[in-house]
Amino acid sequence: MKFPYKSVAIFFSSFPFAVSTYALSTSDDLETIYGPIEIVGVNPSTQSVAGMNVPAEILATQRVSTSDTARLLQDVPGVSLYGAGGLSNLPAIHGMADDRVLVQVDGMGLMSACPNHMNSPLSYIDPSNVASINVFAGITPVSAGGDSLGGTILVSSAPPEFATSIEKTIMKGQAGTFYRSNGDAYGGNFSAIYANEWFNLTYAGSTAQSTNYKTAQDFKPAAPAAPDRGWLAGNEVGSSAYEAANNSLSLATRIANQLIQFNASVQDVPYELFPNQRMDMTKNNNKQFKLSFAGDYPWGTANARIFEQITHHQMQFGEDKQFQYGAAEGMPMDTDGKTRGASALA
Ligand SMILES: [Cu+2]
Repeated sequence: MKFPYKSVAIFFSSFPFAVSTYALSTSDDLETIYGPIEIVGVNPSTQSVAGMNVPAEILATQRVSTSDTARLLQDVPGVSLYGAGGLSNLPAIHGMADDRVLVQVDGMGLMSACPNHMNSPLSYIDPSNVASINVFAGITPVSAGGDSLGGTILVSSAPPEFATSIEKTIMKGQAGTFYRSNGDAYGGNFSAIYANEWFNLTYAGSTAQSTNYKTAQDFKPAAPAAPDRGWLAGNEVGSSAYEAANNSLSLATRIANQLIQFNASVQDVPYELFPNQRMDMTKNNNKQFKLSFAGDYPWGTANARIFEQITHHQMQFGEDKQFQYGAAEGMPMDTDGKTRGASALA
């Protein structure tokens, strides 16, 4: 009895499919067949194919409250951050993170020298040096890098500035400093520009450091951070201190509608502790060199760049984590990373 019953079921389920296939293939006018069609819902994203630019005024207000470039993205639709070290929140786009999100800093696809991917490439540029951020939450045009399942974050420092006439030269500087009472965080930034109509020399430097930050109330009993470590107050978040220094130098020349630029930068992070990991960064030295070309022609634009990134990365248990496990002393990690990249776009 089972067999005839089964064949009847197949007949009914395939019947509507046959009808709709017929209707679609014989008429382009769906309303003639189905009556008025109302499409409800719009894409809530304000993003265009050009991605979303974080407005300059938002960058300016966020910049004063953080030493972490990733935090500048905290209000971008589709982007979320998961907290890690004080200088390196990790960005996620629509829940996808790490290698699923392409992060480019000044057009360079920087690599994480940390095998655990604990610091995003965003940590290689100080917020005070960020002039624009462009986010593609989702599909990314190939021209913006591709190879990014979750989305793309493009961070850029300011383009070189030139004098408007041959007689003039530009000499200007900018300095800033900050102090945040929580964690006794302080630092500063300084930049200076010398430029004429065809040449630009720019220096930018910044520092930031903080001790462990405190919560509003005690969230644990005051106690030693670990059996072989010092005392932590009840409201002190262990392993949240950091220190960093950035220096960059840029030389640029403009010939007609063509720009050639060389950048060299050094970042030194003596320590960045991670409250969420059983591992701390105890040294990170990063050097970057980049030569880039941009041309504006009647037929369109051309861009090309080559770059090199050299990173020396060390991890170990910091001051607030147990160091001695029987005979084992900590968990040292020592990594050297080198990345060379080139790109051309016309
Ligand atoms: Cu690491």
